[in-house]
Amino acid sequence: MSSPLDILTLQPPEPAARPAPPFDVRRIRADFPILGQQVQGQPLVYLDNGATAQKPRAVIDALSHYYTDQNANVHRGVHHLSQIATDAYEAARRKVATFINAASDREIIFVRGTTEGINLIAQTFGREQIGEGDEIIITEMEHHSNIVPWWMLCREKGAKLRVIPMNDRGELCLDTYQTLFTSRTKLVSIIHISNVLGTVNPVREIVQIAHAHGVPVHIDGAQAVPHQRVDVRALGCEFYTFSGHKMFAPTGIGVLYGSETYLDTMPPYQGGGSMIQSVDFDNITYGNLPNKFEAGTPNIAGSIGLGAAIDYLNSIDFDGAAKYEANLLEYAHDVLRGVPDLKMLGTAECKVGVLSFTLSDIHPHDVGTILDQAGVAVRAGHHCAQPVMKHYDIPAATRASLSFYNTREDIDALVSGLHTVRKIFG
Ligand code: 7TS
Repeated sequence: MSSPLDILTLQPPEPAARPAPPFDVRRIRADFPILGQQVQGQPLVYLDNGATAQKPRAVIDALSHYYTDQNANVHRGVHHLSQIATDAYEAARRKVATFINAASDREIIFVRGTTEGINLIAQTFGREQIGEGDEIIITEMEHHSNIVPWWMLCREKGAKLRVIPMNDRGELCLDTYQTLFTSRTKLVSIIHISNVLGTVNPVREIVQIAHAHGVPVHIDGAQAVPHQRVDVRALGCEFYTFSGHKMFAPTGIGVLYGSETYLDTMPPYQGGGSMIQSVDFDNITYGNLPNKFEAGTPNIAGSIGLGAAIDYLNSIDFDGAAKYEANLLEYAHDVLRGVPDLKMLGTAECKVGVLSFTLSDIHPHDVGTILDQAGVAVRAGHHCAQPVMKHYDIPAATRASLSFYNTREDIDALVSGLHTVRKIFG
């Protein structure tokens, strides 16, 4: 039965989805104002998408619209603006749920990003379920954010990390993975797509193997959601985390997906306003999902921006974009092969647009600085994946990471910049 308040908060029906026009990179680039910029007097060639992606006009406009016309706190006001802000915030949650095919929007917890999502799991599920002598399986190719929270938990509890090794192409050794399970295995936490190697891990198979041992799985999807469609129910994982800023949304917003069965039984992460049902000095009861995990005023604008990024991805030919990117990656591999003394890290059979490499013994920071003079933005360093650097016995690498708005001209500018680097270092 609907109450008068329900009627006040009713949403207009979503417009029927129109088929997206076929992918056209020139048209797509026009959606991203920053790409028209000059850097060091040269057109910007942005190849640092693994660190953060650029934002389409639609996302920038959604933020501006929120602050210009809708700003209020959520879940606490009966006044007009508060209702509008709450509706927009919850609409964003529903968009996320649909985007990753969650069973319910109660399974979508807004967090700051992948890092906070993983820390939330470690500090709630982990602290409650993992004890002395227990084991957590991760991989050799994890980003530090899927190592350090587990390492800290292990230190506190006397538990152990077990690590799935990878081969030199950057592919996980699944045979070894199968042998790592013991009666003490409590969680498998794996990276979906490597931020250094671009490897797309066979996460569905990894989940199935874990489930055969009765072990739940968390997948770090930070590098996956910008490149391919993710369906958490098809994957079957219990937890999935990702960051908005890598998928064309603002910084400071991300998602923890958790299956309702798990989230329901987990204790809260932080205490404060909005996450309770009742507070008395003798007794506190917690709110329902998802509020239980969202203490305090959330990142309202960020969530709305994330919703706008999802709308944007739904409005373009995302599958066409993925195909275009795959083609661009192939081109990049081909032309980079022609740069003398360039050694590519990560040549997995199944990979997306990440190109990490060393160039002779020239320090990646020098490579990055010289490329910047040509307007080419890449990342240089250990990429928050020191175990990967250790695998290849290098301190650092240069990384070009692609998005669907990059072009062959961008890759050509990278290659030409690398020839300049070689000339300078003779
Ligand atoms: N997991 C993966 C696979 C990542 O690539 C990153 C960030 C994170 C987790 C953490 O995401 P955050 O949004 O919480 O910071 N990766 C990178 C990168 O490759 N370059 O800069 C950040």
